[in-house]
Amino acid sequence: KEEKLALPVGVTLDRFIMRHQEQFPYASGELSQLLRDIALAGKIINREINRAGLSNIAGAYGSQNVQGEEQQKLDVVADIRFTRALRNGGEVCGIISEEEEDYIDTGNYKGKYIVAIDPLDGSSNIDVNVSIGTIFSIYRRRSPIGTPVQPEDFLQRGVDQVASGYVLYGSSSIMVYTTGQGVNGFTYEPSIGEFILSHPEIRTPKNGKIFSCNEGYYYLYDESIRQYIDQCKREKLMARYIGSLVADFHRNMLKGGIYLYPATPKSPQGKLRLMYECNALAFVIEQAGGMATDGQRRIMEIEPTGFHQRAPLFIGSPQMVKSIEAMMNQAR
Ligand code: AHM
Ligand code: MG
Repeated sequence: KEEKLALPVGVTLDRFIMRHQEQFPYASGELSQLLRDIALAGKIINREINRAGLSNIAGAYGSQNVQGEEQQKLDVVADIRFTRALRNGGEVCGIISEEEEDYIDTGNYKGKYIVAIDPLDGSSNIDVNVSIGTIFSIYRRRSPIGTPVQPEDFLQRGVDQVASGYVLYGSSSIMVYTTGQGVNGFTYEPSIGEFILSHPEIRTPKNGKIFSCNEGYYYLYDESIRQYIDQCKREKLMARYIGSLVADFHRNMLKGGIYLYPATPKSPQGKLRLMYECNALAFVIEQAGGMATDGQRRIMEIEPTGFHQRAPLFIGSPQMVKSIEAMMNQAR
């Protein structure tokens, strides 16, 4: 604990990861390396995003990227970059991605870890200069090391995550992650190409003043959800909804608030994906003192049955999540 507190704001992500590894003398360093691979992929995607406005212009002149590929949509580019970085790193034996139907066997049979990613979340915001993000979860494989990865390796509950986090590409870019010992945020400093510790030991306020949901669906929500939203309005809370989960989540975690994506008749399980979006953020918020539920169950305890399954999500400051959960329970 003391060791952790000794790490000053301004230390690089690499150094931070190394120092943490030293605290676990038996750790092999593979998780540390994997986190560094993810940070590298984040930097690459950050670069692509910053050039996004120009890529069509460049494309119009017939340009191709370095690999000789034609210009592709940014979420596809992010998926390719990310999976490539993880494959090259060697610690990961399998990947599931929101962008891919089936799992990816990286061929690294010695890799201990599997990763679930949403390489670029908030796709509707890509073309309009609004913040977007990458979300990741890391699990230990279940099948024996040295053998090909199996589908069952991926179907683990959120409580089994070894680490999770996100990279938010915004007015500045920030990588936030947890390995189960609190949450730390590292802002990207482009001039030196490093993530720097800027938000040590993040704690979310117990109660908040922000509620975030797609209010256009108000009449599609259950009565109890509408009651909660009405209550937020009576209390004159602030409505904030970017439509980019990572950005909405990050703001609410720092300032205090709740993000909700309830079920609707059209999407009876909500829209968000348990394996790529909900579990990763649930681990982060719990480590920051918050809560995440689907209305009945703790998100991280949901038993997954499919890679792409969805879950309603209520996540944020504990008092707010408890309050909506109570209203939903009462209505049942
Ligand atoms: P995506 O994975 O297709 O980008 O969808 C996920 C996004 C979240 O970032 C965001 O919170 C949500 O969809 C917004 O959905 P809606 O437009 O229905 O409000
Ligand atoms: Mg997504």
